[in-house]
Amino acid sequence: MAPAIPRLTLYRKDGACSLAPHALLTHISIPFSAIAMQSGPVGLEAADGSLSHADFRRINPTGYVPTLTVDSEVVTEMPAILAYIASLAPERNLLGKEGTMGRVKVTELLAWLSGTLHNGFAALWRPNRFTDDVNVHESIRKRGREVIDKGFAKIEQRLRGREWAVGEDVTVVTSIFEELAGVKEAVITEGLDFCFD
Ligand SMILES: N[C@@H](CCC(=O)N[C@@H](CS)C(=O)NCC(=O)O)C(=O)O
Repeated sequence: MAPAIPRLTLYRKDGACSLAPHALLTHISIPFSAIAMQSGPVGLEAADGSLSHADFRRINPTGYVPTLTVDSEVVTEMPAILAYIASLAPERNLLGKEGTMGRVKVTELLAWLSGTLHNGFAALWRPNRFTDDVNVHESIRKRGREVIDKGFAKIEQRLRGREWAVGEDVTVVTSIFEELAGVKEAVITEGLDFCFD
């Protein structure tokens, strides 16, 4: 008997990093529900009014998207969410083939994207995440912008002469690279209501 398909709900926000798991779930054509979140006065809340920010914090205490619920389990943090989604379609090798350098490179890029580059975005748009001292916010923003510029250069170099970020097919990194390509101009003009509190 085929294993039961878990009930999946992705909490996501337009223009935010939750686009990556959203694209990946869509790519593997698995049934899931998506709850659109929006910025409210104290943090993310459901756009249709069905969840206040306090309700959302009861699901994910950090109050961040992406958040994925799998039946009664809550999965947070981008690498874990993407790894879980990849496990739903093992034949697609979305984390790279096990035991190959491709798997190592996907892991390396995921760690860099969520550990280094994501912090660059936080520094640029939400310097208050790092300090309440508004006098140094501008220099934190400047440092964030440098991290982002270097990050885009690294991504462009990675993609030079190859169709896929890693190996010969879609991996979990593909959806993040596509998402970033989509926000590049916004990063440069700083005109997008992207994310972060
Ligand atoms: N460490 C978390 C960070 C997630 C994160 O920072 N999410 C942003 C959106 S990109 C967020 O939800 N910000 C809260 C807000 O927009 O109010 C992860 O990797 O999943």
